Amino acid sequence: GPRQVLIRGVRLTINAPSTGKDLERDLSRFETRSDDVYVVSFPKSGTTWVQEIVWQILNDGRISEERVESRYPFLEKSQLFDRPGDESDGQKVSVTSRPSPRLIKSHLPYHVIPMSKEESKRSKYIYVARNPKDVAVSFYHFVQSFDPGSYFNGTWEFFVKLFLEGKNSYGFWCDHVVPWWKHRDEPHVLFLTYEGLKKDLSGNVRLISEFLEKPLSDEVIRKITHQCTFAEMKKNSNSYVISAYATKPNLLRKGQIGDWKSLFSEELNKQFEETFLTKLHGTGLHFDTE
Ligand code: PPS
Repeated sequence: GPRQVLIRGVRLTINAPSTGKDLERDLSRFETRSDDVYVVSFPKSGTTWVQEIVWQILNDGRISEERVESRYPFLEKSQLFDRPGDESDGQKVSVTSRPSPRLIKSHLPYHVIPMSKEESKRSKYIYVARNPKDVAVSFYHFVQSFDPGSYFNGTWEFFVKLFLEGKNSYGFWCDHVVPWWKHRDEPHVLFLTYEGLKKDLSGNVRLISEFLEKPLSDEVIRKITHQCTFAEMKKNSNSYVISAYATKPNLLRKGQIGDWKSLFSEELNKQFEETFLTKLHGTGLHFDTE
């Protein structure tokens, strides 16, 4: 089951195949490639959405029949290296054995994610952030979608108390988002927001295609923009599931800005403003929470 691990000073709760020490060691010997594309986020911030956009950009607007989770290994929950014996039955499953270009999903913080110091080996990292109020609501519904008792079956009040204390899988929300934001101008990092994607999807599709050095015609940009709206992705909802936890699709729910209002009291709103949003003052990062 999930366990707490301390990696490079960052405390995470990870349901990984290896223990904390192994994971730290594996991550440090994991070799990134210059053509890897990482889609990174604090959970429930629009990861799947960006994963789909990136996939379609790299595939000229084609929609895949494969689930998003098989197109994108989930870095910290995957086997990173082949084990002895894996080869004998032709079953190479590790991230290392994947052919290039690899697409990888991760929720790891900036200081934990594998990133080559050598310019020539440095991969591309697309980070997506979402306002913490909607993240909390989305996260709560997500954990409710698992088998009762397998992950979390407490109340919203209890869930959100832990969230405010940073006691959830990937720690305190600000500690995740702000370091990535500070590195946003590095050439191998693209920082996006969920709210920005909602506001101008086609502009963001173009931005991502330029970042990936995969120029597309206006027509293909239009096509991808249409295919990556919430309603269109929902038509394919069987592709969007994390099967290790849930048996039914659970990565597309409402797809809106401002759903926090459905669960927040005035008091809780104040707590979120104080705990998270005022901490962004001076960073230049701003969320339109509606
Ligand atoms: S995970 O488990 O961390 O990978 O989840 P993640 O994909 O980051 O977040 C899931 C939320 O993103 C919403 N989503 C979308 N919103 C708008 N448009 C599109 N196309 C889209 N695709 C996914 C999804 O509905 C979850 O948010 P909520 O608020 O729960 O609906």
